[in-house]
Amino acid sequence: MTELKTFNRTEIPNWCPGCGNFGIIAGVKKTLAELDFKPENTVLVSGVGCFAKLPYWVKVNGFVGLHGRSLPVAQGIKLANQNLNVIAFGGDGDGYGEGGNHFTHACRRNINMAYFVHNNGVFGLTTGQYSPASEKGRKSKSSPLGSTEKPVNPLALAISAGATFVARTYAGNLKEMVEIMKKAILHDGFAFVDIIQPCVTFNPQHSFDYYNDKVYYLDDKHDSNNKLQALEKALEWEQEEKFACGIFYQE
Ligand SMILES: Cc1ncc(C[n+]2csc(CCOP(=O)(O)OP(=O)(O)O)c2C)c(N)n1
Ligand SMILES: [Mg+2]
Repeated sequence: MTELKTFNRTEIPNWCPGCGNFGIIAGVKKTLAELDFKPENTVLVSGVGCFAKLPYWVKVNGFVGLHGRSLPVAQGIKLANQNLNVIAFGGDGDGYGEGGNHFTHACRRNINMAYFVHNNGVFGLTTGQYSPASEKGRKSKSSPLGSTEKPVNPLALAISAGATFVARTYAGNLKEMVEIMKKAILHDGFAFVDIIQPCVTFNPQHSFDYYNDKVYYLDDKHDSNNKLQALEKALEWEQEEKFACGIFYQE
């Protein structure tokens, strides 16, 4: 196993104290170490947002692209050198809003790489506008009377767009997150993981306490090889304020 400290940089992340991104970066480093990846063979690609700074602080190759554009860059890197371990990162604004089109096509294109979306339900870096993942009614500086839009359902979208691995995990559960990240990276094809990430500054109502109460885990009753059951499970979320975590679909 590669030692975890291999991936540490000396600089300290400047995310807000208590940000869910600290859990995600810890999960990424642990995953890379447990998969025995070498820094020289690993590339992390991001777009724009608080989440997008993650490659700054992991000692591997990194590329910070334009807003919503991590997927085209990551797909290009993978096509140019298929021996590289390529992981793309998105934010809920970045990946489901600005980059929504790339998301749909990356799912059906099924290139062998992983895509992790830090879903904090808000445009964080630009200080708290409602995002495509914000719930209906969210009051924010760009929706002072409450958002009138239904949120995107990223898991249902990915399954119907043709992704061959679709999962949700939670930044507050490192152990489960690392298991999902490892499986996503080892999956032969496009693996998408929506990561629930509290933003303590601009979406404080969705705190770790809130999610600790609402998150639950898929068990053996869920057949992740059954696409219709996976889609039903993903659509269930629209009816209940609960967050199922685990592998929804894989083929
Ligand atoms: C094309 C484009 N539109 C808008 C912006 C401004 N912008 C920069 S970061 C950001 C919000 C990012 O939100 P999200 O992707 O959810 O990431 P977070 O900061 O929440 O981690 C926006 C709108 C930009 N840089 N480029
Ligand atoms: Mg966000």
